[in-house]
Amino acid sequence: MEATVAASFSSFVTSTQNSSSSPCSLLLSRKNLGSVNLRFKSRLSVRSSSTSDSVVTLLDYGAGNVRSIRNALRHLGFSIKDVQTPGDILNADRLIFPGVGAFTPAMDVLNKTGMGEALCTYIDNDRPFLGICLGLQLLFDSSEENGPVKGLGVIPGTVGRFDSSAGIRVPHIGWNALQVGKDSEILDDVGNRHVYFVHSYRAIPSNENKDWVSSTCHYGESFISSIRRGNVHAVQFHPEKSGEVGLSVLRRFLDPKSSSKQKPEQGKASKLAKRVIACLDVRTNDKGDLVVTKGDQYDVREQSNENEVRNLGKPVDLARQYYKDGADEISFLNITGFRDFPLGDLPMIQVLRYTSENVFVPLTVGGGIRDFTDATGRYYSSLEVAAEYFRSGADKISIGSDAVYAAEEFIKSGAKTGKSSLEQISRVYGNQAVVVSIDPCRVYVNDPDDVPYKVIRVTNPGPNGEEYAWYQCTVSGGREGRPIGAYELAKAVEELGAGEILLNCIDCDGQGKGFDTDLVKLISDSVGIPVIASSGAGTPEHFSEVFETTNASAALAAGIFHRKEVPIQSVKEHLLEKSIEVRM
Ligand code: 1PR
Repeated sequence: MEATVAASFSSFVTSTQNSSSSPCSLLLSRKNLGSVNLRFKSRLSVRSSSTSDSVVTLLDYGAGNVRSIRNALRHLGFSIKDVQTPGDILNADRLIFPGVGAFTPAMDVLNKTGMGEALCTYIDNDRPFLGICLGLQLLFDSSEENGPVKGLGVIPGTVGRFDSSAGIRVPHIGWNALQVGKDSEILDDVGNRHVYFVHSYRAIPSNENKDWVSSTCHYGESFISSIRRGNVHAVQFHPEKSGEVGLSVLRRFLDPKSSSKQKPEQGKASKLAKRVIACLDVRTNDKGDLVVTKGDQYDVREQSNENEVRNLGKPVDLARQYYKDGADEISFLNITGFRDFPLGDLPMIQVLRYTSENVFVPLTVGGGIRDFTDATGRYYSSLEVAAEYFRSGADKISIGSDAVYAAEEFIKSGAKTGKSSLEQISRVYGNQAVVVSIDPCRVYVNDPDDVPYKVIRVTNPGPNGEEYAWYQCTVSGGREGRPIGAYELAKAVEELGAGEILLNCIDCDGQGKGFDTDLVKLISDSVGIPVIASSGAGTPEHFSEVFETTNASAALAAGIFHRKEVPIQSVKEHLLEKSIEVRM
């Protein structure tokens, strides 16, 4: 959300209006609704509904991943008409506004193109509208995101940032519960189930906006998770990423008479759930096929004579299976991306496209996100690589090696250059869309003063009885150790704009002996962004152990799921037995 989405808006910006002028005065003075409405209606008129029941109009201004909402709508049997002009908004039978990117550039586009005025007229006329995430926030008077910035002014209130001093991790990422207040209609099937949120800014319920609020959610404080007035709806969460529950929200909006398979009374959601993530390490095998593989301490080759790359299945098939099995998120790591050019690796892009067609939980993709010059001398920026991943269906991208170099540079110079892939991508797409994947290796020492890195006392002493260790970061898939520890890296990348940390551990990878809870505790206590514990899961008990002893927000596993040793549902049932809230 807190992005400065740039180039991608340009296709919409056809008006000659000055981009630096204040937002459309019509839109800003909506507290004086009477006169404003008159002026709107004199200039713009909404035609009555007549077209096909299966067409939905989508306002997509080209920032971030809207492939998911398109896929969800198609999955539900609807075809999509894209808004090209304000008239398309006024003529829509039902309009979805999946706001992505940041508040300021979104308002700039709405004002410059006349879309904002058309939206206000459409909403004033009580036409069927569904705003999603930023599409909810833009309806408010203003936002503090890179602001204050004026919004459409339809709903009283200011959108502000979550207060991390309240002890919560920002961004708010994950599956949370709704308190449904009044008849919201589209939330009728949600009941006590979790829905997926990813944002750093939120609107607060107040006396002034109470007639609009249809549900709230708790995260450090109570914030507005949905609004409804007549046919106008907006949700802060992402229905297109909230699995079957989210699809039922979309279905109820598109076809209010539809009945659902969901039984709302079954859910038990009460707060932000701990996430269980399935990870697919993907690479091309020696025959040239893209396969899901899995290493032992990052060695993905069989120990047989042929020394082949271990092949554990097809990426799209496995991802679909894990979605059905209840994975809260799916990560693809293109593990040879550090040496191959990811945009040359079109199969990986295809994998994302196919997967996002019917997997409706968040998808993360990593590997090879860096600046690159190909064999013909053409230069690609890391931003272009990330943009292609987002366009292909990724919700988050994950940066490994390049984030290590950026952190080293930042620590050395003490200054942000703004040029690293991490800084650029989080500036454009928001920090909630950028994960940093850390590949550390445990290094035992006898004395905490032996090295200039953060050293901790470890639970299990080293081979020579060493009681201390630091965690050395590596690059290029664990092949090269760097002069920086996991603690120093985590703090630096948080400063540089990472929204989440995927914390691997080479020593534990593929061993099935449990997560390195010393490491996970160290990092999750040191940063204010969510931390995903990774490497070493062998049993459901390993998941409860990491959640009970550390502040990890999510736990990720690969081998046990690929080898079908432990189903995702067993992990979740075990966590529930241990009173750890998960999405079921
Ligand atoms: O450096 O930006 O190109 O990113 C490369 C990415 O590929 C990094 O995220 C890095 O972690 C990953 N990677 C590179 N080489 C390997 C390898 O295994 N040889 N995989 C690799 C890392 C680690 C986990 C794994 C967990 C859980 N995989 O993601 O899935 O350890 O496994 P387990 O449950 O079986 O123990 P860049």
